[in-house]
Amino acid sequence: MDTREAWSTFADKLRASQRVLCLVGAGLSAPSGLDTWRGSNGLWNDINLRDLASPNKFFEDPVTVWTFYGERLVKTLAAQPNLAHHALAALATGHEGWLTINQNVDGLLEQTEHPMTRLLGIHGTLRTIRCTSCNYNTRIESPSDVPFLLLLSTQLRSVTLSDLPRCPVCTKLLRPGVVWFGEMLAAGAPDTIDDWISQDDVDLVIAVGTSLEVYPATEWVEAVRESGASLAIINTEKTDRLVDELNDDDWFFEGDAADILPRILD
Ligand code: BV8
Ligand code: ZN
Repeated sequence: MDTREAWSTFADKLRASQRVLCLVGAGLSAPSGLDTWRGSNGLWNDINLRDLASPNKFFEDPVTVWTFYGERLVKTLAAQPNLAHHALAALATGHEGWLTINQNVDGLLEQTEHPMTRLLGIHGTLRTIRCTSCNYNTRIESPSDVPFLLLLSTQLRSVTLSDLPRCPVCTKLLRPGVVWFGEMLAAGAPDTIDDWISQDDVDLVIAVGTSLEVYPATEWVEAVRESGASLAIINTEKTDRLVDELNDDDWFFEGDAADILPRILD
């Protein structure tokens, strides 16, 4: 299928679809300057990201894990939604039967006009930190909200255990408000998604900026595919893993989501 024909058949499918499921990942925020998981070869200071994003690593070495998350949070707080975020919000706004599953924890899509009732964050958020022991949690708007973040952003000296944020209620360590590997997804999200999917057939599933390697997010894509949904992938990298997901009449739009999503909107 040549590109012009792909665009036209996809536009027809999108127009004809009653229900659209959209799974987005780290690639959606790459144009905002935020790192993806694969982009850095899955490493940070030679540590495997998936090891860092785990409760075990946090309790074994909280300084390293907090330094990783603190650096990401400082970058995220300075980042802005990009054209892909805004185009996705407009697509969702114009489509009653649209649900976006957001794997990202940067809060950027939530800053757009995307209808909140059709947007589900399943992996938590960097912008909240919470107690490892009691129910205390707090929203972070700026690095100055947390002395540890300020220290990290000034890089005056390396951080030590005594610099890590602690709960003002029970003095235990605070942690990033994200869902780590081995942890349950954000409360309520799985049931909400399962209910939405079971209401009626999904006509089209769109995977934007995700390597489709993390579960159970990817399981929802697989489930709607089994019940007949067409698939469109928007990704800068046409990996075998992603191509294997496609049937002959599906779509792979190779390129930057910040270029492709606005064009779909046109
Ligand atoms: C759980 C928060 C169970 C932290 C994240 C089967 C079923 C259930 C679980 C599992 C299962 N098999 C394995 C598991 C375990 C595990 C898992 O999925 N492991 C993987 C490694 C195989 N899953 C879990 O542990 C989940 N929990 O299932 O709990 C349970 C049950 C009972 C009791 C207890 C537990 C929890 C998973 C959540 C992990 N947390 N994030 C943080 O952010 O630090 S996931 C993390 O990975 C991020 O959210 C990120 O989004 C995601 C990485 O995936 P992508 O978003 O796809 O990012 P990636 O970099 O890989 O890809 C980016 C893509 O964009 C690339 O393809 C690139 O080419 C493209 N791109 C780049 N730039 C652009 C672009 N595309 C377009 N435009 C661009 N400009
Ligand atoms: Zn506490």
